[in-house]
Amino acid sequence: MSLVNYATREITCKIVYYGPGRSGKTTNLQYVYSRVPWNRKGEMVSLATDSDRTLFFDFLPLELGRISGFTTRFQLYTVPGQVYYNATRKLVLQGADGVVFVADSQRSQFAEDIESFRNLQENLLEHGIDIREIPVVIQYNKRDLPNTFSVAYLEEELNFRNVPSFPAAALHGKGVFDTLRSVSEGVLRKLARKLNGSTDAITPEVDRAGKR
Ligand SMILES: Nc1nc2c(ncn2[C@@H]2O[C@H](COP(=O)(O)OP(=O)(O)OP(=O)(O)O)[C@@H](O)[C@H]2O)c(=O)[nH]1
Ligand SMILES: [Mg+2]
Repeated sequence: MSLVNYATREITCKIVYYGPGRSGKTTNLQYVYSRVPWNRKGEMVSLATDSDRTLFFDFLPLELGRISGFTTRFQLYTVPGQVYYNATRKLVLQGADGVVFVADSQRSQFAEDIESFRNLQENLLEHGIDIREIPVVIQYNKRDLPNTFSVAYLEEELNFRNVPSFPAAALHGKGVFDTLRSVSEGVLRKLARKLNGSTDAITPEVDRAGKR
């Protein structure tokens, strides 16, 4: 749930990167961390196993610039994708303002994508949130690998709500900031509607941060 502090003029939002095991969630955060200047980010915290699988979550605090006189802080989290960590996934999802669903484009991982998307809907519902009420962006990751399904096919199978979606190769930084920009815009737009009834699009400064 977004926190708006009028005294310090700060807005804090939580974005959760969700998706099946090894789809590239942690890789997204690592790339963001590597590209954002030091004065706009905090330490990235990763709680992982020896083999680099996320055990609890990754956490990356970012400052994405000022809008309407407010400093916007985004807290990026990843969940552990492995099926048996569902309790942790549900916990990390709590209070999310926006979700990035990182799908693995490889044909061999398609069933896991579908299962994980279903699991996302289920866990949101357990927190009393209908997936249609929260900004969601889909990232089709690993486009650099052979044996992937086409984006058009994945769109048809996964994106029945027609939410913003992006092809990506997070390992090479492709699509990472497009995805982050889109979800943060969605979150801020929703927040603006809640705060003052405005539907004006708000554009955070992800672009600038990503290019420095
Ligand atoms: N070729 C390729 N490899 C990728 C890409 N994105 C991630 N990977 C690799 O895929 C593996 C898993 O990536 P992670 O980011 O750890 O995946 P995760 O979604 O955080 O996995 P869990 O923590 O187990 O849920 C790593 O070896 C990454 O380097 C990509 O776009 N292309
Ligand atoms: Mg991970």
